[in-house]
Amino acid sequence: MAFKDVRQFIEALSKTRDVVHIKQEVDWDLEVGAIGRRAYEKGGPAIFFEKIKDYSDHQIFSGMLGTFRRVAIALGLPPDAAIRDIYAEYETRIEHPIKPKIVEGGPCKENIISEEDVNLYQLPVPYLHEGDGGRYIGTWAFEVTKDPDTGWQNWGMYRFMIHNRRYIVGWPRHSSHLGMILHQKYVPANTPMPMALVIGADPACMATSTVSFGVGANEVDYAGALNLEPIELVRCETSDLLVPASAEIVIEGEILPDRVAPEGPFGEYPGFRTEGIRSGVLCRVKAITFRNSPIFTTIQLGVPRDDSSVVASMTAGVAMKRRLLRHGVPVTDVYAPPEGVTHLVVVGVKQGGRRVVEQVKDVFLSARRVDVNKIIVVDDEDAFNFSEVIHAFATKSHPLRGAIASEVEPGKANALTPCYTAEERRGHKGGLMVFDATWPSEWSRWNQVPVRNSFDVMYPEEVKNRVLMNWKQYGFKD
Ligand SMILES: Cc1cc2nc3c(=O)[nH]c(=O)nc-3n(C[C@H](O)[C@H](O)[C@H](O)COP(=O)(O)O)c2cc1C
Ligand SMILES: [Mn+2]
Repeated sequence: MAFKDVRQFIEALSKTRDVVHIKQEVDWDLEVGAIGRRAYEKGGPAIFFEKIKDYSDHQIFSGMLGTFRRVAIALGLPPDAAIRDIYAEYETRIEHPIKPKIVEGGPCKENIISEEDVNLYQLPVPYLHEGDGGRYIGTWAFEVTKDPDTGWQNWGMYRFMIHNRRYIVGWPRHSSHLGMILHQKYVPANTPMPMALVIGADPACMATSTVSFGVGANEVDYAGALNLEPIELVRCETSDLLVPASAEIVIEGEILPDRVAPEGPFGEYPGFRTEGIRSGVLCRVKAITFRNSPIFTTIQLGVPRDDSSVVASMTAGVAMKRRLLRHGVPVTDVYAPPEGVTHLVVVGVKQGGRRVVEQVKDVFLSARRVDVNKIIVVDDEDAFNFSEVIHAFATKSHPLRGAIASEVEPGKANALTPCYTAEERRGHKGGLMVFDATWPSEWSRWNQVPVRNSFDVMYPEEVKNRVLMNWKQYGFKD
């Protein structure tokens, strides 16, 4: 069964003890941030803050999908499902997009505030990390925008902070779909771009808004795919944008084509506050609609694991695998470990060797955006098993020939990668290192590839069977 809203999901997490309810009053000013951050760093549960200082009728939910357990629960899998199985379920479901259902009205319309009554400070927007440029209203929230020519409505998760009572400012990259539509369509025409910021929808909507399904693709169809049923959408009050009917809070506004405002700094997903103040996209808020006793959703980005590193592990890992397969690379698995914050990924291939490794490298370099900067390619190992991957990396990757460094085409590298200089980040310049931890294809398996000293490989079947049969009898428990 799919979760229709944040409330149903919190209920499910309560049953499995994957959420802690904090009834004590907490301060939106850094305390919510610090509590959430510490919970992530201890691998702890999601948090439902029931009492927020200065905001008596509001609650905050933090860390919706901050562990693989929570992702598994969101997909209706057993909470302790293996990461491999969670990836596989996600991969299968997004094969069958389901169109949304448009409905008249819904809980997100229970309260409507418009025009001069809009005051963003009436929402319990937390000041999350010391050093942030402001109170971030869009952290676990997504933006709906529309291509004026085709009608395509895009969902993307991009950070936004409060600029003042009636304005928010954000940083969608130029290469994001919002950035693309804004700069190719609205800015040249000098017309405001309608935008809706959705704060707190069901887990499938939140997860799919972090994924790039391609130009013209509606993320909502994939949210439906994850839920195995259509998402119910309602029309905005001030535009024809469509938002989930059961969303907690919707901020309706328009991005001004001819204005910018300071945005950031922000404690970002690679686990560092890398950047200073940027020139941000400015959005004038025209209306706020929200449910009774709304639940504001947030996350506290930082060192892994948190919602970003966990969800992106699955969504980016699967997207990369599909892309490699489309390009004819014989991949078995792609694992983007949360600790790699999409900077490091492991690619498993059926048959290794230099040619395949070069192919992997070329496919990554030809992408529209190259956020990844290190790839480990393995052949005989389980890409999801980090002990096996480190072992292969240590022993099979040749220090002189096993690493291929390439420059990424300027404009395509990740602007938030901490090891890049300020100048590199500004120009989106960077590199990609591919570590070949596979056996050279010209080495014969018969007499050149070293024999793996493991139980599975080294012993004759007869001996293995005898050992397995007697295992408990020897005195082992399992
Ligand atoms: C928590 C979180 C915050 C993000 N913030 C931004 C952001 O501020 N700007 C941006 O360009 N991408 C950001 N992203 C990445 C986008 O969500 C991702 O690239 C997504 O594919 C965007 O949708 P689009 O492909 O429709 O543009 C963020 C992702 C997550 C998980
Ligand atoms: Mn998109």
